[in-house]
Amino acid sequence: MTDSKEVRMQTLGPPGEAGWDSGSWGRGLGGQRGRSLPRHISDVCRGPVRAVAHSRCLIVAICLLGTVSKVPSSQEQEQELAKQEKVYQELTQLKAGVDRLCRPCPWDWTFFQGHCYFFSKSQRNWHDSVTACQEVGAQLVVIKSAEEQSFLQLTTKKRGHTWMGLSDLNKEATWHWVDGSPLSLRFMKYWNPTEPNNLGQEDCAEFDGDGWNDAKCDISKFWVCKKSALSCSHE
Ligand SMILES: [Ca+2]
Ligand SMILES: [Ca+2]
Repeated sequence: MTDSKEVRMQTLGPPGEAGWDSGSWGRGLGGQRGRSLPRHISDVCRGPVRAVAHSRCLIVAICLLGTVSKVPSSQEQEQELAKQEKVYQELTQLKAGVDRLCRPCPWDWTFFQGHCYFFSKSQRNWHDSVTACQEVGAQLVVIKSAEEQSFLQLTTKKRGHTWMGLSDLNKEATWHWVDGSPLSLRFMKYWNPTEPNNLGQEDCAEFDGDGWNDAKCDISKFWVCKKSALSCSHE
């Protein structure tokens, strides 16, 4: 076999040409004219049972050409997929981190021992202060412990006269919190000296300096709302 014949056999030429003597080759691979195939593919195409051999040859040739032409792009696709997978994993981790972040209290509220406190910047009378706290899902502050009392007294002392959720509106000298509970005897020591004095009908309690005072309910003062803090546990 001469070099020129061997070259012709390995070339997808027009129908009838050596190595591609069925017209279907030229039509089936019309756009591939002149493209070379390896020697062993050519040999398959020249088998004795040509119809079968041509079918096998066509499949092998298409697969081979497809594989050869896609090798670089396939690698690029794998690299691109790897990049996308990495970005996806990073975003997933970032989202998990954000989900773990938790604020137990709304902005502008102060957290203290499992509760959130809102110290108003404006002033209202006692009844409007009760309403203001209800509107934000809270209550005009009801004091439950000595620690809480100390925290509130110190904070309000810096701000000025501040309403708390305590009054004797229903019965003079009988003090109740806005949650309906009576004022405990152990809290009586927090009244300022000579208070409560009900001077001119004072029925609402306020933080005043270092202790409590009864004052007229229609006077505008700051107020403190209290509500439970959100649990940040994800267990
Ligand atoms: Ca009173
Ligand atoms: Ca008073």
